[in-house]
Amino acid sequence: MATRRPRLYTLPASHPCAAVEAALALKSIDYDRVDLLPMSQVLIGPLRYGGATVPGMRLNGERLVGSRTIMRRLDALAPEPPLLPPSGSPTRPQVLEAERWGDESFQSVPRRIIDAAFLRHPEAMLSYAGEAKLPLPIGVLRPTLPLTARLMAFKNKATDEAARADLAALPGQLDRIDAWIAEGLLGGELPNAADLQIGSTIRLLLTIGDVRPLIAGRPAAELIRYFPAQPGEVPAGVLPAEWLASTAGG
Ligand SMILES: N[C@@H](CCC(=O)N[C@@H](CS)C(=O)NCC(=O)O)C(=O)O
Repeated sequence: MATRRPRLYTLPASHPCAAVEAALALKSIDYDRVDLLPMSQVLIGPLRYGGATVPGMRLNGERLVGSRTIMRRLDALAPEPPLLPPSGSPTRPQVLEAERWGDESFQSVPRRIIDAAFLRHPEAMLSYAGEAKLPLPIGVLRPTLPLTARLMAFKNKATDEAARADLAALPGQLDRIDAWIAEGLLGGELPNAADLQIGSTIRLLLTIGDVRPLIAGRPAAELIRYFPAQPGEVPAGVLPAEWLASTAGG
């Protein structure tokens, strides 16, 4: 085990950060969390943990960037319970592939949809702060919300077209996740790395009032049981109704 507590760098409501926090809790690893302000990780991250995105981690001087890198390191640090099936197991590559898809494809979906919503309703961003210990009071942050929403949308390439396409593709992606659950690859009693990667994305999507009906009642919605309740809500009706029409029947 490490001699010093790991330090995890996060942003409020960041789903890959939630995935890593769930892994730390699963393995009973104590850690210190540093909550950054949205966009500040671009400057602070390279100095503190060697990257410009969160999650980042310092572990006894080691710098780790990225949810999958951190997950692999946590399994080495505290092997039980494992986040992956054992080496040689036929399901190990499948779980790794589901985790990769969850990170490289699915993770960006709520980012673009929520950014499109924040552009229309910046005040909703505050609800996601939860109990984060932010370095500035909410009253100071409130006037900056519209600009922060624009910067985040720019950074995440969250154009209206992209968000609309994400919504249209979501039912198919949920079918894929439901099929993995039916196969037993996801949704076990204890989560694997793919459950945490994909479940954290589902959990964030469920906070978007207009998106929730697309997920509620599906097996995929059950993956949020590995996590504490997520603060934050974008009220239904913020996204244009015609964007949701393309998901009808999905
Ligand atoms: N896929 C990577 C990237 C994570 C990522 O993009 N995190 C977002 C917050 S959810 C971030 O740091 N965004 C800021 C940026 O891209 O500048 C991972 O899982 O670690």
